[in-house]
Amino acid sequence: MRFDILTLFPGMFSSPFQESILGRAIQKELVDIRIINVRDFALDKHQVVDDTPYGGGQGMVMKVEPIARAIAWARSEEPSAWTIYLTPQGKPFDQEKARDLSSRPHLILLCGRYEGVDERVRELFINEEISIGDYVLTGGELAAMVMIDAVSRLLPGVLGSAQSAEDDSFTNALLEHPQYTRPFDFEGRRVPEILLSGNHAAISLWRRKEALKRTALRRPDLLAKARLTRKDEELLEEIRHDGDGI
Ligand code: 4GX
Repeated sequence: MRFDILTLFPGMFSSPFQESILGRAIQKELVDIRIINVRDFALDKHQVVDDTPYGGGQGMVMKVEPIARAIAWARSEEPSAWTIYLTPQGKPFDQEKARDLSSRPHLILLCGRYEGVDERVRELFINEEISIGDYVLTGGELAAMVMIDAVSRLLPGVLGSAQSAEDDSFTNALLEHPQYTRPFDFEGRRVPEILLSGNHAAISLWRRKEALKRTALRRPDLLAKARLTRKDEELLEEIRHDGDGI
């Protein structure tokens, strides 16, 4: 899958994609990321990419022409490449959107700076506006990195066979159960005995109960949406009866 990132700050992308899982995915050519400097597409000799807003007001607006030329270049091999603008005004990004985008061969991500882009960029070139959350960043670059990370790990071969995107939180709509590793006893805090029992059925049940407990306590909105089995309902009843938390 190809990601083209259109930005005024290409240096921001030099290291995050070289590490760990994403770095390996790029080496294996499962993911191809091209960083495109919008300033390279400015036509004038000073390579101006922003200007003051018509009607007045503070700050600067990104000009339409350099962005139009950068998008045309990115689309040259694949005219239908899906083009996204990262903005707090977009649709909230979630796991379902990540899955949906992971089926596309080529995404173009436009990172806005300052007061955003000229409205005609959106009208003419943007297929979809996406927000990574209700807060304001200094630009769309970090939002693009978040999206690329969440989408890439869903591609076949990116995660090792030991890991799987399938049993994550959100795929089954519950938060994950707690995890432990050695030592068994850290300053008197011991690992729950059941995890050492070797009884896999009992461990699975304990983990499901902990996941339900966590979700009920921290994200009741997710619990309300989750498809629960009869057994889950029983476990929730036990949790209410145990009285630890809810
Ligand atoms: N999820 N930002 C976009 C420029 C801007 C300013 C005003 C439109 C109107 C963000 C987010 C985000 C900061 C990216 C402002 N665009 N992007 N940028 N939250 O905060 O995606």
